[in-house]
Amino acid sequence: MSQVTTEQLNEVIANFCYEGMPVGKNPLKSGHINDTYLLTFHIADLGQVKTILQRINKEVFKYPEELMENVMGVTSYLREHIIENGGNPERETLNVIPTTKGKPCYLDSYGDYWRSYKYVTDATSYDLVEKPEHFYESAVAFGNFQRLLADYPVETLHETIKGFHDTKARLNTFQRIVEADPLGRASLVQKEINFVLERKELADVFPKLFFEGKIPLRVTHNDTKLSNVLIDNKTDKAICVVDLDTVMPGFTMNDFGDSIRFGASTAAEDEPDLDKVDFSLELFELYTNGYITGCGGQLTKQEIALLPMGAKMMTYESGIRFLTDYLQGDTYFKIHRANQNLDRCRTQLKLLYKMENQWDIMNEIVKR
Ligand code: GN1
Ligand code: MG
Repeated sequence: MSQVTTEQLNEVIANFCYEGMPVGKNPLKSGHINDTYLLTFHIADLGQVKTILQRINKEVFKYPEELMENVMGVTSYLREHIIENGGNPERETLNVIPTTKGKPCYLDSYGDYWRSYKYVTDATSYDLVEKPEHFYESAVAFGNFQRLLADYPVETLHETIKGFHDTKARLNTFQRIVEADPLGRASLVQKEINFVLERKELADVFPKLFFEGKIPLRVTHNDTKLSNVLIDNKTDKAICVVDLDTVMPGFTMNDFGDSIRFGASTAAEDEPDLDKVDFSLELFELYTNGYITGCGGQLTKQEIALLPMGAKMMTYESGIRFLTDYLQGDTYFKIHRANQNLDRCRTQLKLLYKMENQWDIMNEIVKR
């Protein structure tokens, strides 16, 4: 995607239903896919009001309008449930700010799509578990999210990225890129490539169980990193699940697993020093308790038993995706320094290795 210019940003801001004078436009580094800005407006009686403005990555999300249809559908559905439960819909779900034409996204004169959300104040998105209770809270929040959407009309959801958690397809793409080796990087990472290829059978586990009718499809979030839950600064409670771009039918084990690979690590996703990266069984146990509680009795026995497999699967899949992107020249996940995708891949492969070594304990924890 091309660099956003000041003129472009000004055009976009003028086309959303904002009140007051824009006094700040700060790019945020969060997220690997879209471009995010924190806007500040001065409104006479209210003082400073903040909003989030995002350019949707149209190379990743081919149909931004369909994506926004999903977001509108899911957020208005959640809104009703939050109100029914006596909650505050302004803080507990995303609120889309429409364009001046009343649309959920704006197509600018450069051909880019933009959308805007109200900013949730006094809340933080964490890249690392700073307090274990935050991780527990995020588990309850993602579990709740899935429980609340259990009866959502699935047939109305667009598949925003085809085969998003199709680990087998990810593996096939990986093998193709290793073969082609467009940047000549494969020889630098032969160890990592072998590690992935030695575990190829893993990718077959869920497709096989699904084919046999043993695991159901549910409405899942599909990007359940800790950083995609806002934690209230005062109460330390999870208040709002964000990043609804990949809400689609999926497996609950993958939502669980994606959280584990990100949050039950002792280091950041892109930590270059692998000695700092370890898999925390304590955090795994904490998240397991929170997730099962949040899902509120909806998960089948089989799904619960497969939660550790979900953790391995998402760690494996993420490792594959980061390594694929490193080999193809860092064209998918944003990088801010050289080798960042390789570092991301290495943390995932180390975590997977650690999980394999503690496999029995992980299963015992889930049984308990
Ligand atoms: C991307 O954009 P962000 O940071 O929420 C990616 C996820 C990965 C994640 C890795 C659409 O999420 O699938 O797990 O990076 N999103 C997409 O941190 O590919
Ligand atoms: Mg995302």
